[in-house]
Order: sequence, then C-alpha cells, then structure tokens
Amino acid sequence: MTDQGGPARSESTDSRWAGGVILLLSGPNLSLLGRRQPEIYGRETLADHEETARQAADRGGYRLEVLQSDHEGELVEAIHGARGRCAGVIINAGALSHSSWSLHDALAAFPGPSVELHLSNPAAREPFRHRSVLAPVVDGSVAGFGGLGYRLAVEAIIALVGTRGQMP
Ligand code: CA2
Repeated sequence: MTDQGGPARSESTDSRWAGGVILLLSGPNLSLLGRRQPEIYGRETLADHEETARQAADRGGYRLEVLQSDHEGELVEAIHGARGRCAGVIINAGALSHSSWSLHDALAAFPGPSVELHLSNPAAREPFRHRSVLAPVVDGSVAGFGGLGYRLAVEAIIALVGTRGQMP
C-alpha cells in the first residue's frame, strides 16, 4: 500500500508501537482517587497511575490506551472494541469486580491476555470484596501493591504476549 490514498497512519500502526496497544480500564469511582480514602487507596490520582502504566508500556514498546467509566456497559463495549485491536487488557473494575457478570463474559471473549488489578488487597477487606467474578476469566490478578500494581500489570501483559505471541 502506498501512502497516497491509504488510511491515515495512526500511533497504533506506527512501527514505534510494534508491540501494539495495551488497554487499561478503570471502573466506577476510580476518578475519585487521591481525593477520598487516602488511607486505603493512597494519595495518587488515577492520572498518576495511568502515567505509571504508560511509562511501563512505553519501555516495553507498547502504547497505552486508557478509559475510566462509571458505567458497566461502557466498559463492556471497550472490551469488545479491544478484540483484534489490543494486545492485552488490564482492568481495575472497582466494585464491579465483585458483581459484574457482563464484564466476566466480555473478558472471557477477549482473545489476548488480561489482568485484573486492584490498588488495595480486597481479600483483606470486607467479605463482599473477597469474591471476584472476573478472576476465573483473566490470566491473573495484581492486588494490594498500590500504584506499583500498575507497572506490574503492564509488565505481566507484555510478558504474556511474549510467550503467547501477538494476536492475529
Ligand atoms: O482496590 C481497588 O483497586 C478496588 O478495585 C477499588 C474499588 C473497590 O470497590 C474494590 O473492592 C477494590 C473502589 C474504587 C473507588 O475508589 C474510591 C477512591 C476514593 C474515594 C472513594 C472511592
């Protein structure tokens, strides 16, 4: 294909992003990070965590795409939209982690690696947080490491793509 008349070259098809795109999804209320409950979630904002993840992705030759939504359906649609387009998905679904069968089904249909992420350690908190309905359909979970988890989750996706190969 020549440049003339072809599709605009986007960042995700640029050779600089040869590794592809990693999608980082954040669920309900995570936009409040840094402003409330710092004793549980720390003082960093979601933008701070996204930057940590972006730097880790960049180091690995990947581009990070982010979406925060308080709406379950929007997160489901984002996972659908990642099929065939993103190398992997990282999701901190917030409280939806404990209840959303829609996110469970969307993640189950995503062909690449996926990681469930939590700032806190839900297993050490109230009983309703002990169960994740997403856990059975993701490759693994990172929880309890605060902001460090964002770097670890990106590195896990990159390692998994490396062993499993890029999606078709
Ligand atoms: O530890 C995590 O990352 C959680 O996913 C955070 C969710 C919680 O429901 C999960 O059980 C564990 C809560 C996200 C809302 O964060 C807030 C931040 C500041 C103030 C209020 C809520």
